[in-house]
Amino acid sequence: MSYTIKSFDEYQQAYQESIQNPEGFWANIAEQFTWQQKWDKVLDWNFEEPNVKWFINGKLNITENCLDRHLKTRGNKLALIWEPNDPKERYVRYTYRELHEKVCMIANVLRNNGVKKGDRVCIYMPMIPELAFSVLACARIGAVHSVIFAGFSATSMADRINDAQATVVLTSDGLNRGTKQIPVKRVVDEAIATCPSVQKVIVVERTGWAVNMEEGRDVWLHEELQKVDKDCTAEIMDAEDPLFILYTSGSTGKPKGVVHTCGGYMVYSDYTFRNVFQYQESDVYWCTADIGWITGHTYLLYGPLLTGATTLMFEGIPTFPDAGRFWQVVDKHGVNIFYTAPTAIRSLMAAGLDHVLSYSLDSLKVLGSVGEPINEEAWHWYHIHVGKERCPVVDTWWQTETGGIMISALAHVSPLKPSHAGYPLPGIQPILVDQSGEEIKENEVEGYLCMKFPWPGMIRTTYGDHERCRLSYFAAYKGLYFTGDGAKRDKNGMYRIIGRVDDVINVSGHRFGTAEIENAINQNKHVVESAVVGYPHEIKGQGIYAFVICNHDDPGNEQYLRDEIIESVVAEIGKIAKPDKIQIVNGLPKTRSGKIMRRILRKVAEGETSNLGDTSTLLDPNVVDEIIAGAL
Ligand code: 6R9
Repeated sequence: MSYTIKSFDEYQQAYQESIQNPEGFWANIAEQFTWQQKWDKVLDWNFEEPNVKWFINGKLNITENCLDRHLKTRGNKLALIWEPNDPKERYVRYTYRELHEKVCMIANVLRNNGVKKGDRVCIYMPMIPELAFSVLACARIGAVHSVIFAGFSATSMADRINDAQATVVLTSDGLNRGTKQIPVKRVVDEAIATCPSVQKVIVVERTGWAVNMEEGRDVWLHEELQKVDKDCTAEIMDAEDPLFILYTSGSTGKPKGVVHTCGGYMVYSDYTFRNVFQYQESDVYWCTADIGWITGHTYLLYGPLLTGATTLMFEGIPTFPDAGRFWQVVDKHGVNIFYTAPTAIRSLMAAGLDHVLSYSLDSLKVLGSVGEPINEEAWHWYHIHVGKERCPVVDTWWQTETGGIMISALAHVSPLKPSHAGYPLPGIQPILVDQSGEEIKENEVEGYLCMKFPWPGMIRTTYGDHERCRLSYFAAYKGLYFTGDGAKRDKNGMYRIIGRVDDVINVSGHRFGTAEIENAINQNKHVVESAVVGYPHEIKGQGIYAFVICNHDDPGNEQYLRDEIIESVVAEIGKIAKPDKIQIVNGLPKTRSGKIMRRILRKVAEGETSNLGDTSTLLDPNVVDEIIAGAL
């Protein structure tokens, strides 16, 4: 059996097989990999505890599958192309053989610095090749990586390091993104001042800026590399050993550490990558996501490398030096498959067509979208002006928790419908349920999106708190994994994802809990109470609207208070969570039992105040009039 699907008929066959005999289906796929020891049993599961195990007692190392396995046939093939922030700086390319060596050497540096199998290593780095090497180096020696997006603040980083009890941090001196310069090492220093578990900090020299190096704790990577050799035996891992932790926001205050394991994640990331993008041996593939997010983990690194692909990594931003940068990079490296987020498409769309029309884009064959719903206008613009109507746009729906793509067209294989993710991948059994958790079986319906059967790439636990995993995903509807998303199913069974139905806001494809942002705002000394909601935003998908009650005896004017509030959010979470609108109010619409009626605030934020629905349970209806009058 070939595990690359080539036609819609084959897709339907594979889908049927995956439902009728899931264990046989996934075992067949898993056979394609290098295992140190075969599994005894394919699957054990229940969604009550939850307990999900794939490839039980299988032993492997994912980097042997990403790297060593390819050396014979693809040793000289390009594995990684790195394009720097500044187009005047030279790009760097690594073959599979070179990548293998880099990873092994950093793995040895980690071992020399005391890292052992099972230890947690935090990686806080810009999009430089060492970030990719470091992630794989952890996997090589069985350390659990926890990558933290380099846009998060010191406080956020510290929370994540402390939650995972990481012992080592890998970072860089600084970073350049667009015209911005960020003193990365300084942020790390600030964070680990409150992280007693951290013993070593390994620093990559990227910018050459002067940084503080603490004796006995901080070491330079380039100096450590002098001390190690080029080979590193891969640690043998159990299929269910954790591979990484990645923190993501939910509806409650604190981000949770989503845990993925070695075997299932490997099988799922490879299978979904090759099928969704229909990767061909000589293709150059580019995913624009940062490795700090799940898309970067699965579809910049692991999926492509497992498949033996050439993957491109970009340090910069879409609008530097101008809004043609993406297209310039596509032409420069002959990119065939391009995967990005709707927010990027919308911002480039707003910058005007000239930037696209100056490039040929002839190499492109497949376009992908991820992170949030793609509106029809953006879908068509992408399809017509970037893909010249010859490239399918695969709208891939999935989550940090799902590990890989769940619902999507397969490029050049499945039918396309703008703004629709389409059909589930083989092995994926989505259902829609109503409020009471009853399955809605018909088509042309809308409901809460759940999964009724496990898949290899799914979340196993939330780090250090299994009960939280159960409550977040498996408690809402008995026996089901609940995604937190609402979806529609059309008459042909194609899915359209509508968006989050919980208190999660999706800003430019990044998830934030409303409670998380409120906590950050409430840290400010002028603030008494706050409520945060999302509202439609032309470029970002959703914007952040904060309603804030401030201390009355404060002399400050409103602009001063807004600046203060923004500063608190930047310090607590990072610039990426800055509220777009802050309305200072005297009261919040609360019910008699003290609950904030967010429904009303959402309407105000959307500018739809003509019909607020039932407001009879409000403690003080006057509050609402005042909020409407002051709406931004
Ligand atoms: C991969 C990723 C997950 C949430 C998810 C949903 C939204 C992602 C989407 C999409 C509509 C798509 N989402 N892809 N909505 N269409 N193609 O983004 O993971 O950061 O965990 O976000 O993003 O709401 O629940 P993550």
